[in-house]
Amino acid sequence: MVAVPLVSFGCKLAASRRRALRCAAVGSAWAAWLLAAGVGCGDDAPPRALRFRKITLTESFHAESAALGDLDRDGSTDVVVGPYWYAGPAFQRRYPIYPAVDFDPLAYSNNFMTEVADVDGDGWLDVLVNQWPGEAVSWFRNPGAGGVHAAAPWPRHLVHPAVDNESPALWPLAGVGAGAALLFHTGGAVGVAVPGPSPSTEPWTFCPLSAREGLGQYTHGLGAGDVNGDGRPDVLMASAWWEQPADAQPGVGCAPALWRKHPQAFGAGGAQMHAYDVDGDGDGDVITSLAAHGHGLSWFEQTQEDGALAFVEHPILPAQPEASLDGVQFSQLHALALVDVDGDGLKDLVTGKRFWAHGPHGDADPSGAPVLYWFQLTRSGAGAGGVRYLPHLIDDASGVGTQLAVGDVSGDGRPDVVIGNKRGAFVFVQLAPR
Ligand SMILES: [Ca+2]
Ligand SMILES: [Ca+2]
Ligand SMILES: [Ca+2]
Ligand SMILES: [Ca+2]
Repeated sequence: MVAVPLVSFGCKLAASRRRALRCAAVGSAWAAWLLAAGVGCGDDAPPRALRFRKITLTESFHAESAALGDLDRDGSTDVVVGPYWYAGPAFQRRYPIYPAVDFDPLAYSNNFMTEVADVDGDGWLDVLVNQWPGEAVSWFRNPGAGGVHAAAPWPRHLVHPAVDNESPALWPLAGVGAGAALLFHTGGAVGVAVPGPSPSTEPWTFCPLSAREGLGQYTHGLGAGDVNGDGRPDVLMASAWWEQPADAQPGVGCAPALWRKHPQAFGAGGAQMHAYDVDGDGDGDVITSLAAHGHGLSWFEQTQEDGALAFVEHPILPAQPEASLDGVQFSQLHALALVDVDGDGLKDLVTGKRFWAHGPHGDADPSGAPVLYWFQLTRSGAGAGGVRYLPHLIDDASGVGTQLAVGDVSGDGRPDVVIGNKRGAFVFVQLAPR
């Protein structure tokens, strides 16, 4: 992607020179090139010269989602996008999970979420798919040694017929072989669904944790994370967070009582929501895009107000289209991952622009470049004032779907990024720093 001497030059720039370059050249081709090289323009942290190799799995539109897992148990992580799983680490071969359709990018696919989990506990990872927000999630049973490499689709079973929200996701169960549980809302109530003893013949049991909140099928923003520091993941939405009580057993069975609701505005509704101690002061902060089809990405600092939890918003990408972060701005952050991309111990963000979410004329800046970025978390000094995110471009010809996957697919320990959307399906393999 980039010549070595130029990257080295960028890394050796004095801090003052970098600062001047960032201030003077923002928006220029030179600044864009530096960002493409992964050379940070920030002045508080050493630049991370991360590089990614792009692998195009397909240019067909199959899905808006992606997932990872070693489906054939050969020791290499595989990739799932839409109707196929692609065998790692080369991704030269693909095998069907369900019948493939090449969809028109002006329309929609039948896949808005993919998750991988061993639903039936047979040791082989199965695949969950949401066909449309508000419609069914099914799970496809991995046929195992005798069929995982076959040309036949996998047996399909129902999880739940009406999975509302545009970012349903696996509930974060602890431990290997912990099974599967799915976080979503249905009938207006938020909850977690768990498979029973016969998931091949019986739909999962939905355990509501909230009252009926009037939430519809196209609600944006949902996630799980420990907000109050008790070690138990709470539920995050754009309008509130729900506190997991001590006697709840999400992923096991239904709790005896609803969870405590804490009304709180975290934007207008984004994508996957996360709780993480961004500023390192020991409490859980909340990270979310502000509008799945608009602009804005923020982290919400947890504070105390009269002894109660409160939050102060800190923009990462501004909500105003004309504003920017170091010259970087893009719209429709419809997928957001929290992961330590550069291995420095701080969890970063991976997100991008959803390409043609509602076609080439809908929503904010639909014709903007479909960019994919990672935002490097840096801290200088204590507290929220020392937090700074540095944007690094990974690619400008893919973007995100309604979900993205980040994990090590090459086996070198470095997180890689997998995308499925209307541009196709792509793996971005993180390369060793030069
Ligand atoms: Ca494999
Ligand atoms: Ca299985
Ligand atoms: Ca914090
Ligand atoms: Ca990091």
